[in-house]
Amino acid sequence: MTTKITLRCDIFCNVIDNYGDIGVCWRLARQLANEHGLAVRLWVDDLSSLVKLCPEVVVTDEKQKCRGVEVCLWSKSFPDIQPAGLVIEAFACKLPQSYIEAMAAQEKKSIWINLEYLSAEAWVESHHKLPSPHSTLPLTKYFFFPGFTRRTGGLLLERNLLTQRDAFQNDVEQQQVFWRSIGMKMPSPEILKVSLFAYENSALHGLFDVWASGAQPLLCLVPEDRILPQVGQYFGDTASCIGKSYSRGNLRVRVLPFVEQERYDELLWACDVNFVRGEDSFVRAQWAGKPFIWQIYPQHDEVHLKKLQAFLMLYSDQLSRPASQAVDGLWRVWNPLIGSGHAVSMKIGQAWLSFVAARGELDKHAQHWARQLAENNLALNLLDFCVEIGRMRALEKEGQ
Ligand code: TRH
Repeated sequence: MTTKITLRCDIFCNVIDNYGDIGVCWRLARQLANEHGLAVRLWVDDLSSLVKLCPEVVVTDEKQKCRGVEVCLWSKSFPDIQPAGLVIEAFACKLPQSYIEAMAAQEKKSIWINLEYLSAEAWVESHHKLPSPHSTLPLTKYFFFPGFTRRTGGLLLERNLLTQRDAFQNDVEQQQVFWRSIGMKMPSPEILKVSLFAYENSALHGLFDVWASGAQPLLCLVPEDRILPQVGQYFGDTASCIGKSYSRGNLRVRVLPFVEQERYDELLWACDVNFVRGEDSFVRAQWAGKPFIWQIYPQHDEVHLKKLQAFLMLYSDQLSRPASQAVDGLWRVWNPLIGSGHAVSMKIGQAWLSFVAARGELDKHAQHWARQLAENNLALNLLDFCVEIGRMRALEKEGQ
């Protein structure tokens, strides 16, 4: 009788801010556990951010099982534990020294991966899978870069996501359930539905102005977060605006509570255009197969602008010139590339109108783009890479 050995995996997540770091780690953890049968422990140093994505998590429990994953609080006093066979440090977070030493002491070394941030820049391809030997210990860490091309690690995509998306988009009943769940009736087809998940943005009021004075009625769904004070300010409401609705001209805004991660996809699927930000919602908007606008996470030295430019080039490559200019124009005013105030308001009006005029082509492109990206699945690539490393090590051993 053979005994099946389950590969154990430790994922380390240091929450820097917002929800992107934990968003990516939580998604990867569930996928490795539930789709690939790994025994996954997720070490996270801030459980309160995970609770927002998964309200089942108990913020006071330092160790708990949730959705197939063992969730552990990563506190300063790290326990002495046996390292897993696969160790993933997310976004170059610093692993506990005792854990690194325990990895070095093992005869059969763990596979140690640094899962990097997503970028469409060209250098990513040549850095993907590069080894980085430890300066003093007999350990090697490997860089694993998510990305948009075949020579990168690809993107996180759950096994049935695109089938579920298509089922949702083709089934009025499912859509009605979704709208009821956010306390609304399903809007009539002539209303343009837009979701808006964003950081503070000086272009927001100009965007609201163009929507309010537009010819087409527009419903804007704003999930609760950093943009809310600006939303309230536009409508002259200084109180907390979660759950409230506001109207001006042809614009109606509804502020939604933060929904759990699995349900956020439905919001993207139910809308015609999505504004997203950071890393994970940016990827989910691509899986939604709808036109979207990305507000990139701002970094020092404006590194983010290079990333934005790199993605725009890749994404627009197969678009006609007018459609590509429309995407470029709106994305640039939505990101802090040019001044603020009146000039931005003027620009965003024009930029929005060009974007909407290109919607037919952008819709088709978004569907095609999602299908293309789906061929390069991050979790599968990561597990293949582990096998590759295993083979490499076996050969090295034979050669000794
Ligand atoms: O929250 P973000 O801005 O996250 C980040 C972090 O700032 C991080 O430090 C930075 O490195 C990274 O961006 C680039 O945006 P992001 O990545 O889109 O993460 C949001 C997560 O929240 C994503 O997993 C989707 C989820 N979400 C919900 O679960 N429910 C909701 O209602 C909404 C609006 C989002």
